Amino acid sequence: KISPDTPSNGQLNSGLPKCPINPPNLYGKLQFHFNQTPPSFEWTAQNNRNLKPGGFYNPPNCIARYRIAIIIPHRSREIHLRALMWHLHPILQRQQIYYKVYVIQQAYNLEFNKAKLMNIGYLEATKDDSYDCIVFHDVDLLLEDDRLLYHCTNTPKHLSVAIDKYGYRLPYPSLFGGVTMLGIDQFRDVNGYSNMFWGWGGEDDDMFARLFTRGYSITRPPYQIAKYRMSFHHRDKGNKLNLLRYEILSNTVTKMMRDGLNGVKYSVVGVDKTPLFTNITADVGTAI
Ligand code: UDH
Repeated sequence: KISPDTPSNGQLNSGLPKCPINPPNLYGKLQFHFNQTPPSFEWTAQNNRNLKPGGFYNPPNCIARYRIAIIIPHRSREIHLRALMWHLHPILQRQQIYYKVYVIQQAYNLEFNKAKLMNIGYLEATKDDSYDCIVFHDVDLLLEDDRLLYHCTNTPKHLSVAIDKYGYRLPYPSLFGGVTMLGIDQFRDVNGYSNMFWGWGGEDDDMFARLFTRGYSITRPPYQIAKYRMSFHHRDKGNKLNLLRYEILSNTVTKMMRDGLNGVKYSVVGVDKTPLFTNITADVGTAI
C-alpha cells in the first residue's frame, strides 16, 4: 500500500523536511506551442541542470514522497520525444517527485510491440532502482495543466482522460491507455502486459481486463485538469492495425498468468544514459 507518509528515497536521515503534499510552485494551466520544431535534447538538458545522467531527478530541498519510473515506449518519433522531454521534466520537478525517465526503444524495423516494450521498461527500471509506482507514457501526449499530479495512489490511475484529438472526451469508459500509472506491486500482480499484441491496438484493453480480473478498479482525475494535447502524427510504418486483437482479447482471463511479465523474451541491445533519459534499446523478436 502506498502511503504519502512513507518517504522512501533514502534521505530519511538527511534532516530535510518531507516535500509538501501539495507542491507549492505549480503553474496551473500551461501555455505552450512548438510549431513542429521542439527544442533539441541539448537545449532541454541545458535548461534542466538539476537532472542527473539518465534523466534522474531527486528534489534537492525536501524528501520526495514518491519514487516513480516513467516508461516511454518509442521508435522513430524523435520530434515527439524532444517535445515531451522539454515539456515533462520541468513539470515533474515542480511536482517534487523522485523520478527517472526510461525510453524503451524497439530495435530494428519489424512490427511494433508496444506492450512488450512496456514490460521490458518495468523489468529494467525495477532492476535499476526501487520505485513506488510506474507511469507508462505515450511519447506524443503533452499535459496541459500541471495540477494533474503524477503522485502515486493506491489504485491504478488513468491520467490521459481528456485529449484534444478526441474532443477532450473519454472515447470509451474502459480506456486505459495513453498515460497510465500503476503501483509496482499492482503491475506485477496482473503479470504486466500481454506480449502477444503486434501492431496497433488491443494491449490497453487487455490491461484493463487484467486489472478487472484481479479485482482492481481504476480511478481517473477530473477531466478539467487531466487534459493532454496530442502531437500530430499519421499511423507509423511497422505499426498496422492488429486484426487479431479481438481474438487475443477474448482469451485474456485464461491466459494472463502465463502471458506477460513472467514470459517476456527480449534482449537488450544497448543502454545509453543520456542527460534527459535512460535509453534502452531492446530486440523484442517477431510475432512468429
Ligand atoms: N510508438 C512509437 N513508434 C511507433 C509506434 C508507436 O514510438 O512506430 C509509441 C509512441 O509512444 C506512441 C505510442 O506508441 O505515442 C502509441 O502509438 P500511436 O501513437 O500509434 O497510438 P495512437 O492511439 O494513434 O496515439 C492512433 C493512430 C493514429 C492514426 C492517425 C490517422 N489520422
